[in-house]
Parts: sequence; structure tokens; C-alpha cells
Amino acid sequence: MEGHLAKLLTSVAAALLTLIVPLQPLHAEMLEVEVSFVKADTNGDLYLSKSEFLTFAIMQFDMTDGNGDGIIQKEEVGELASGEEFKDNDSDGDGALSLDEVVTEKLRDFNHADANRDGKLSLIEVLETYQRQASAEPEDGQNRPMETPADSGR
Ligand SMILES: [Ca+2]
Ligand SMILES: [Ca+2]
Ligand SMILES: [Ca+2]
Repeated sequence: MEGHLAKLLTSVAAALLTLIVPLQPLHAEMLEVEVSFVKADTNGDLYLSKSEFLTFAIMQFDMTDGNGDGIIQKEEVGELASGEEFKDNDSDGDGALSLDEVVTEKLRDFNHADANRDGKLSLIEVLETYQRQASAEPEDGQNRPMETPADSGR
């Protein structure tokens, strides 16, 4: 009897593991987004107002601006500087980000993410935006169609 139960539990655990494990990388990133959301939501109403959103963006800017000159240089973001987002934000193309450029871009992000146009972002809106961005980025070997040689022999 006990042996049977143990066996059953082991197989349930194994089944759960196979369910959970493939989801982990995305889930961990989603958790990070949630943590940022909670940090940015300073009045705790579970919505990000435009000012909460921008305050958080400015705080991140200050943290990234290692030498404190009010400009984010390529060297301060490392390999992120070659990413699309950096080029996107760098509207005058000088290879560095001013606070103005970042705030302008963040405002655009905000309006983009505010799906129901109520002037604030819910966690759902933020997560959905994040998921859209994540799935829009091509990842090596993920979206390529599988090459299966035709084999009608057996
Ligand atoms: Ca809030
Ligand atoms: Ca700097
Ligand atoms: Ca909204």
C-alpha cells in the first residue's frame, strides 16, 4: 500500500516537474517585471501613474549613469549599447542617451502599454507589453521551422 502511494507521488512530482521546468526562464523574467512594478508603484494602488512610471525610469537612469554626468554613455551600459533598444532611444544618434531622450522614449512606452487608455498602467498591461516585446525579439533557433527530410519509406 505505502509503496504504491510513494510510487504515485513520485510520478506526480515528476509530471509536475516536466510541466514547470520549461516555463522557468520566462517565469523568472516575468517575476522581475512584477518586482519592478511593485517598486515603481510607490502609492501601492496597483497601478502605475505616468509620474510613478517616469520617476522609476529616472531612478534607473541615475543608477545606470555610473559617472553621474547626466548622460548614459555606451561604456556605462556594456553590451546593451549595441541592442535595438539603445539605438531606438538614442534619437539624435550620438551614441549616448540623455535624460531627455530616455524620458521621451519612456513616455512613448507608457502610452503604448496603456491598452485601455485610462492614463495608468495595470500589472496586466505591463506584463502583456513585456510578453509582446519578448516574443517580437528573434531568439536563436527558436522560431526557425524544423527541417524534416521527407521520409515516406516507413
Ligand atoms: Ca500607483
Ligand atoms: Ca554618464
Ligand atoms: Ca491602462
